[in-house]
Amino acid sequence: KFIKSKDVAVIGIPINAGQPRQGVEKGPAKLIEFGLLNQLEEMGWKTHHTSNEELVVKLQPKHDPDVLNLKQPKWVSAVTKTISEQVRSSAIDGKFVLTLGGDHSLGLASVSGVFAAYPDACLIWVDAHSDINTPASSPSGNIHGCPIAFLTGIAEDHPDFRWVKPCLDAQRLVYIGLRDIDDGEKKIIKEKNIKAFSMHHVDKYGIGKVVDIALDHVNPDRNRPIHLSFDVDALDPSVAPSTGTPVRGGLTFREGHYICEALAETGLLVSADIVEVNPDLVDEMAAFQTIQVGCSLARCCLGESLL
Ligand code: EXY
Ligand code: MN
Ligand code: MN
Ligand code: MN
Repeated sequence: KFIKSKDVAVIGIPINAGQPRQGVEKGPAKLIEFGLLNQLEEMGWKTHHTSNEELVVKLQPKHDPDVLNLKQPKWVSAVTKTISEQVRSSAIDGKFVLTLGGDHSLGLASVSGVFAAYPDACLIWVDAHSDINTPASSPSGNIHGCPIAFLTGIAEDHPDFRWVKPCLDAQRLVYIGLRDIDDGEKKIIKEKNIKAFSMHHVDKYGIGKVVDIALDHVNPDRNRPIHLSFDVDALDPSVAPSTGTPVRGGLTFREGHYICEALAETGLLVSADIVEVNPDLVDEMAAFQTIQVGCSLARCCLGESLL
């Protein structure tokens, strides 16, 4: 009921500055090259694609030293701030917003944009990692491990990220797929009482129950818009090998797809991210497999499996 027409804004965010490995900036173009737009058109969606290739290059500052432990803060900030406006206006237009990454620092753009359009939204973060380090707690300084800390207002003041509004209430967030959390992150998740389903919970309850309980928590009356941020490293590395921070023991192919299908089925899903696809990693077969999975997750978000 939030998405009024079958229009989808497909927004590439070809950024790698939130982490150290080259290649993840090529993810969006590879997903498109594989045929994602045609696939969505065949499902009856009108696609509105923005690659942002030139924009991301143009926004790279000449000098981008670490600030308060964070690496390349000016580039990440400029890209995510600018693209959050694209996300916001597409969402206000009533379009479904599909962002393609790119490293997970782009969550700053997608979540800021979606929550500006839908302040009552909730967020489902599917990831091996919780991406909730603050500048001070981050062991790496890589900003893809930090977006949730800024979006919830937990992060310390940082000069480059003052534009990020603390739009996300910790109780409107739920994690699925966690299995590699830093000690500082564990402390934050406990303190803020954030609902988190690790792989242990997926094993224990099964994915069907996990999604039900997750929705009961963030969306008890099933009346809030939903944003899904899907990091492909939530999937087992045997399913999505070409990603920068793989962790074994992840979601199966079906568990990953089930999440997207179940959220599409609610009729409340307004936007989704497919992130951390790095076609330069492992080998060509692995990259092909990962891109293919990225496309099929995206299709499921847009209702492919619904009868
Ligand atoms: N927690 C670690 C860090 O902050 O450096 C690893 C973060 C990896 C983030 C990935 C993409 O989800
Ligand atoms: Mn992530
Ligand atoms: Mn991750
Ligand atoms: Mn770790």
